Amino acid sequence: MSEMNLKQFLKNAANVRPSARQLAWFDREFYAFAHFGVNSVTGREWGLGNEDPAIFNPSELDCDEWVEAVKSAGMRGIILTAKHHDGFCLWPSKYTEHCVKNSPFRNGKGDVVKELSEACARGGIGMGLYLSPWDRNSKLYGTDAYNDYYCAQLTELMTNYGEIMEVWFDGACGEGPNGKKQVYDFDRYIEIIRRYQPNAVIFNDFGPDIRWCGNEAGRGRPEEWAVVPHELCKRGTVPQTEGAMLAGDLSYLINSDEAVGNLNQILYSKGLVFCGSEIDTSIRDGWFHHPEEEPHSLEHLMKVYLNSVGHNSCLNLNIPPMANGRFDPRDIARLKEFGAELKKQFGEPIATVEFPQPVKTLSDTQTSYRIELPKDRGNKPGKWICLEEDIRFGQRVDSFCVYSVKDGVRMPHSCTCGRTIGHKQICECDDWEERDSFEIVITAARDAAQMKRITVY
Ligand code: FUL
Repeated sequence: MSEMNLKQFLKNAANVRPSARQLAWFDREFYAFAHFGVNSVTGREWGLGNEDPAIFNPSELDCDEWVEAVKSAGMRGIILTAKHHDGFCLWPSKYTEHCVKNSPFRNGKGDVVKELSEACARGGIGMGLYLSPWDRNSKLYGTDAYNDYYCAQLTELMTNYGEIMEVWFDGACGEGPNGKKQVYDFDRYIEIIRRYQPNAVIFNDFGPDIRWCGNEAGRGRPEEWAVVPHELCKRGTVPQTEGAMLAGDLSYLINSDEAVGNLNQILYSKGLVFCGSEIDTSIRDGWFHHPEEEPHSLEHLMKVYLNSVGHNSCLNLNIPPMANGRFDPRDIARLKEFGAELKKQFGEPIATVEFPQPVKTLSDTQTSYRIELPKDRGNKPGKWICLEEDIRFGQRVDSFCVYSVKDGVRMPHSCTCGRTIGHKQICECDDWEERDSFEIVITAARDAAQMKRITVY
């Protein structure tokens, strides 16, 4: 590729833009998963599919409590496992007997999805749904008729419970009673969601709207691009195909690579898509509630937050309800503590600039910004620099450095450096109190950086 072609290629990559629903999702930043069902009673992580519906009786179910607890940590939604791999449905589905209508819960008249959707609406947060494609109960599993069954259930969920913020497709796939693996008709599933819930983002390992970060440990990548090769997010929309060369299978990147979407990878891709990463992890070791487990420490949760929300991803943190339908008091306490810590660290900015303009320009892709710190900031040196690109125009910054400045003189050593920025990058700085401002130098970008906000905490 000639230099001119490469420049144009990078410009194109920098201008792959998110849809309105992807932008809204990125701004949601932090929300909860709730793994709930027959496993909450049996203590299994993967149910067998032959559980008796009679064991499900969360007589103390209190979804308002769930909503209050997740809000106390600053979360903006809850994604419920309406059906996990065991096939037991938490709503009274017309299409199966393996659901709440045959349980003692609210005398067979209960509907967890409805109770949660009403509680989320009351609490002003969003509701998302997980509907496991893998179903160990359905006799149809492993045949074409299973896709009809799945679509009928998906339609029930998409049409009866108001606005859905996210639909979560689990990639897990086992064998049916006929010994065959189900071929999931994702195109059809996606079409149903788009028809009834056009604002819902769809999570799947390979897109279309958001993708799996590649691990369940709450570990984000230092270099996380929301613009990735189409081969990695096969279900994403390709807005341009400039630079097509080789179409390797890049799915191995999911788990192993320190970077996703960097130049090496996009150069050899057939086309690029906007598909940001979601980090899903649990507040405890398991996805379902096990009384013997303890919630992770505050330090761990803080690390996960910085690695996800602070690394150009969203955080989906699982809080598993107990068999009786309540959150574990230990989790409620940890969430409160976590919310208080986030408020302490990020609640009150020392300084903030909206849509900052560069103070120096070396080239159209190398610029620097300045943020002044107020003199009367007590002994707060400014510990966190939070950088946000205006990703309506795409993701552009490839590397940056932050310097302390005193009396107009930049300190020779940077206090922090990083690669991508994207929706949000939270960087920790040294605690040198003498500085009176920070200089943020964009050392490389695919096209002129467009910053939305710089904040110091
Ligand atoms: C995995 C599932 O197998 C786990 O049980 C859990 O639901 C997790 C979020 O996704 O693929």
